[in-house]
Amino acid sequence: MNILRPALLGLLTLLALASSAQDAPAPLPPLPTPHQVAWQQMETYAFIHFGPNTFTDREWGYGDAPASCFNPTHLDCEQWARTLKAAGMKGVILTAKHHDGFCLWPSKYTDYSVRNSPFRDGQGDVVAELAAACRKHGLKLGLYLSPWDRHQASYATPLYVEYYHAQLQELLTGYGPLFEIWFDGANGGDGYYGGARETRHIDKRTYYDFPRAHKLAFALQPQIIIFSDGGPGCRWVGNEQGHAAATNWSFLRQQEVYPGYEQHQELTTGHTDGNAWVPAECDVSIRPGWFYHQQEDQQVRTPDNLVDLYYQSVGRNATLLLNFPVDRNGLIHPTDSANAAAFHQRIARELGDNLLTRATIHASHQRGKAFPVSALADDDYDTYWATPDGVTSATLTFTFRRTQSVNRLLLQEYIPLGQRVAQFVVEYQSGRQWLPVDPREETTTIGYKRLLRFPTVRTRSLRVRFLESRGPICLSAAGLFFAL
Ligand code: FUL
Repeated sequence: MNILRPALLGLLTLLALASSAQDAPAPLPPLPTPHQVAWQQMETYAFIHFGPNTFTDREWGYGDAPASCFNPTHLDCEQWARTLKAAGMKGVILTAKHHDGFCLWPSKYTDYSVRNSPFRDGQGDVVAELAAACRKHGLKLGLYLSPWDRHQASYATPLYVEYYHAQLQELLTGYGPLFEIWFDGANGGDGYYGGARETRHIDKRTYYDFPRAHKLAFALQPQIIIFSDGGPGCRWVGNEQGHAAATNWSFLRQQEVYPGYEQHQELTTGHTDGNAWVPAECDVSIRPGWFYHQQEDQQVRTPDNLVDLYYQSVGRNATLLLNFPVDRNGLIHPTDSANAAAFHQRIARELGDNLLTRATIHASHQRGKAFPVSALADDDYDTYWATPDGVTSATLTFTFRRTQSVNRLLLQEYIPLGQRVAQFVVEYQSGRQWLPVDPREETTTIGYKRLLRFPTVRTRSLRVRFLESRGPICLSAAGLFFAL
């Protein structure tokens, strides 16, 4: 008996483990990688457009501006980093090379770089300075390497493809971990091309050999999120206005989407029946242009406008990639800094006090002890409330001790198990009636994060009725807030 006992205990433990593992809802593909989940949790990060265009007052350099025009006299990447931190940004993506082909790092494959500019007497490396500032200030670094290069004579020949891949390797090996690499979709057209000054066309589906570039990127930096119109890490949201659609699936039929994909609307909503996890990223500039133009100093987005963008991007299951055009001094302009910091403070204020921490939460369906409603307001993304297998509609009811003013709702699905909810409604109790709140947008998908703003209701009770889901509902977080 004594000999059998430990064996029996072991067996019981194994059985208990097996049954609690069985308890978790089965993952519902397509699924994110852990790196995609960590990336989505960054929520907001910055873009920096900087280069010869800053000095020539252009958006798309032709590729013929002399390297000597790049001359920021007070460049200070720590000023960028401090500004971005104050704006709540978790990382920053720099245009290491834009379409004009000029390299902000001293690439050994071209003369057209900082090496031949007056910046730090040709000894400078903007990518290295930004990487150091990011390390110091706790920001993640990402890089933009434009495939289209209007400077290189070899552009549109196989030689250029080798050049492009060699530069990619330089960036992937020289500057520490990168959280994202940006392959933009503008491709081919007229340019300087080493003096040829002509129009060149390439096949945007095949020319750059992106499968090989992806392989290289994953081999050198396994955590990297590859941005392009169709991913694979994340997708363009289909507009440069900073908003995802209210209905936003993190899925794409990946075999259909390629760089330069014309069906922009599909990228705004994702493909409901997509086979790959490719979440949306909303790239938008804090000014009308991507690059700095003095005449736009009065056109910086206001804190209010940035708050709207946040709700329409992060609040609709996307990330927000907010561009700051660095000026000719090599600094972020004070108006941009002030407005971005005020935006961040507003969001922190609006969503800082989750009223659900002081409410009772009741669920119409419970999966079991491991998936309690208390997981919804515990500030831990990795715990979640779930419904039993086969239950794809359910109601969560939130009740306060006293009447409350409420005008914001937060919902978050536990995306490591997939994106599931397809339709829900939000209602509040008024006397004996349940009336809908009015968010003025569809209440369909949730995904990693959904935020709704609605005119203030005063009530003791609100509920979310989940009407349609691809499988059992798995919700990490819920929140109710009253924003003044
Ligand atoms: C586009 C580019 O053509 C713009 O200049 C800018 O860099 C934007 C973010 O991506 O494809």
